[in-house]
Amino acid sequence: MVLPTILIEQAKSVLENNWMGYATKPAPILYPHQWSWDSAFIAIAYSHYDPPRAMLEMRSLFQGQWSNGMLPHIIFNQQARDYSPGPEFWQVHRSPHAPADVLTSGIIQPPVHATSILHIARQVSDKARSLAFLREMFPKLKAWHTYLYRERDLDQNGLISIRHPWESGQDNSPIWDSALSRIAIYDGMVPEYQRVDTSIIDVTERPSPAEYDRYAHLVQLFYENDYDEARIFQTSPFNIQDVLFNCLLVQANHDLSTIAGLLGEESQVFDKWAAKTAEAMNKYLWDNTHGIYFDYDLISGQPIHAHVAAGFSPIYAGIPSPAQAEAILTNLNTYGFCPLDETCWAVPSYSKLEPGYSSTQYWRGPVWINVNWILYHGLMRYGYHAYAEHVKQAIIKLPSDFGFYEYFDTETGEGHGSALFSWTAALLLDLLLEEENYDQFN
Ligand code: 9WN
Repeated sequence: MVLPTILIEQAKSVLENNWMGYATKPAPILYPHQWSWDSAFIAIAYSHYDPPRAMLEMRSLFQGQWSNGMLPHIIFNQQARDYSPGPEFWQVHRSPHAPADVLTSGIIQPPVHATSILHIARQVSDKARSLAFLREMFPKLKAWHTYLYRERDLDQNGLISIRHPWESGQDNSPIWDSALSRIAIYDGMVPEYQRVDTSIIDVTERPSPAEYDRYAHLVQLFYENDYDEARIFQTSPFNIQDVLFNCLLVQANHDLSTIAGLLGEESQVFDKWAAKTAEAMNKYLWDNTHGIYFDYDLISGQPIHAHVAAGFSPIYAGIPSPAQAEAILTNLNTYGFCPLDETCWAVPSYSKLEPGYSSTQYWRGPVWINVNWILYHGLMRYGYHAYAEHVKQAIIKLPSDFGFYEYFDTETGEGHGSALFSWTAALLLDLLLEEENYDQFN
């Protein structure tokens, strides 16, 4: 195990290596642009040791915000041409809302931004500068959350739905299998695209060609409908209320409410959104038999019984009752996730007991640091300190022993996917530096 002081320096140099001068790419070769939830996690790390850079990271991201409030999942770096699908694939100029001078994708990612921005503001020692930053970002965050509740809360019950697997941040999770398999692909249904990822990473670990065809098909459906949300939802075969997305939104609403309070702005609307989404999650997504939250497929009208680690994430936002949290803990400990013993490298993304589990295939089993960071905070929140410490030590040990990889083999701990992955370094830094937190608002 590497000494914490050395590990901190190594993690900082990963971020430095991926810094593009205005924002941080997720990985050196595989992901050469700015990604939305990656940047939010990365800025949390910068907040501890370089708040100006943290602020710039988030400002750069919001440069790509659409006029309807949508915050796109990729802001393309015009200098980097090697990622596919690139900007031309998305055809976002068909939307009246896309910015004219910034190249973006046309989908979203989980809303961790208010959380990240509040973190940053708490680390800026000059209170006036901190408040000025919040004042600048508040209308953008408000527009982003307003977009989600206006355009994506189709049942008007507080549950936001996603219209593409990439919007979840968990691209090829088994959660999407049933919905994607309903999409029959015929000639002309898939626009031309090229893949770069499979020439960089072992092809068996990346999403399959069948999955990619469906990802591309959905994007074609979006631009053919000019990114008009109402038209898309009338025709789209993919429309899912996702646990992780909604849980992160609940916490982001709490944080946006705190930001509004600090600025003397009306905060009630954000509290109401947080409560509404949390209640709906408990009512519609909680599965009492299995002690886990399941996604809900709005097209089939059925819950999706995929036992993924993200199904426990609502503890992060304080959504479950103590009894529900107890059931979650039991399930984490017993159902192929992370028993409190030396066999657990950290919580796998998908239960080892489920069909199709793989210890190395992307979101179908490997350990991801961001999911473990979310669960660590949830376990702390409910007072499960020993368990939280177990997960925290795993988050530190994996990069320390195997490097700052994108994801880790659940069985051996070995790193997979891209090396020098930014959020692995960032969230490790957050855990190692959090004791030194400066907070001038408390
Ligand atoms: C598609 C950048 C992103 C992450 C996602 C992760 C992966 C992209 C891809 O990489 O998705 O957006 O090309 O596979 O699944 O969570 O934000 O790190």
